[in-house]
Amino acid sequence: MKASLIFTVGIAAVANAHAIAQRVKVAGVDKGQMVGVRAPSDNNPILNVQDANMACNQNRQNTPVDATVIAVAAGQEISVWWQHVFGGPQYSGDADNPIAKSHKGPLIYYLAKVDNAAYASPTGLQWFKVAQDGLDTNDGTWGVDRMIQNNGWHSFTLPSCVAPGQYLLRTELIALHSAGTSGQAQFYLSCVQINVTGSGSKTGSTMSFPGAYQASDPGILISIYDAQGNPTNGKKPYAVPGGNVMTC
Ligand SMILES: *[C@@H]1O[C@H](CO)[C@@H](O)[C@H](O)[C@H]1NC(C)=O
Ligand SMILES: [Cu+2]
Repeated sequence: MKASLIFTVGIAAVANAHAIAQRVKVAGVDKGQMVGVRAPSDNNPILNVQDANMACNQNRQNTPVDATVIAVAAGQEISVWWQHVFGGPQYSGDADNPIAKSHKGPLIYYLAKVDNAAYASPTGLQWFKVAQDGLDTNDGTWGVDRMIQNNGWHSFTLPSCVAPGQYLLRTELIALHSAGTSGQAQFYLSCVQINVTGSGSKTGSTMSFPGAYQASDPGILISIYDAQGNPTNGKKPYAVPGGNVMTC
């Protein structure tokens, strides 16, 4: 009785220890809180890979749409800031900021070409993967661990060959702590409105959201715990969902 009560309380605490991507830097320059970002209205994850909001989330926080389109040169570094709630920690000393340490998993970045990034609907777009940070099989650490270590910031380099133009950038974190049960991987995501410059000419092979992920994908239905209960996937390779990163 007592043990099951503790178990229940523990699960409840974990269930609330979510996060929101809400701020962007380009080449180290901070663009400001919620500038050019389409974030969800709360920090709850999507659980159903077929959810209609799998492209850019619910986006109620950003109504009306913030019309800023962030300039990025292909080849520059983009950094995204994750925090437990809007603005930062939920309360002083929040141990679950930027996200609960239990929430191991990858961070993934996709682009979709649009005519007008400020106003484009996220429905029906074609996305290609530009970067990912999954499991380091040397030490069993995840993209989420690197994000936490960097106070909620996580960075990637926009491939130098990406064709110029306006895009929505889909920035995603998948929490796998309960993913051994189908439908329990947690998808956190926001979109960023960007305008890519440069002389590139490439995009990657495209996919739809929803559609790109299946509940049974090896990177989505997975127990990440080894025999000792460590969340390291036994330091075996982890297949990040959504296929390969584009190549230049
Ligand atoms: C995107 O960048 C190009 C090249 O600098 C510029 O001409 C265009 O006005 C920009 N568009 C937006 C929406 O910022
Ligand atoms: Cu959570």
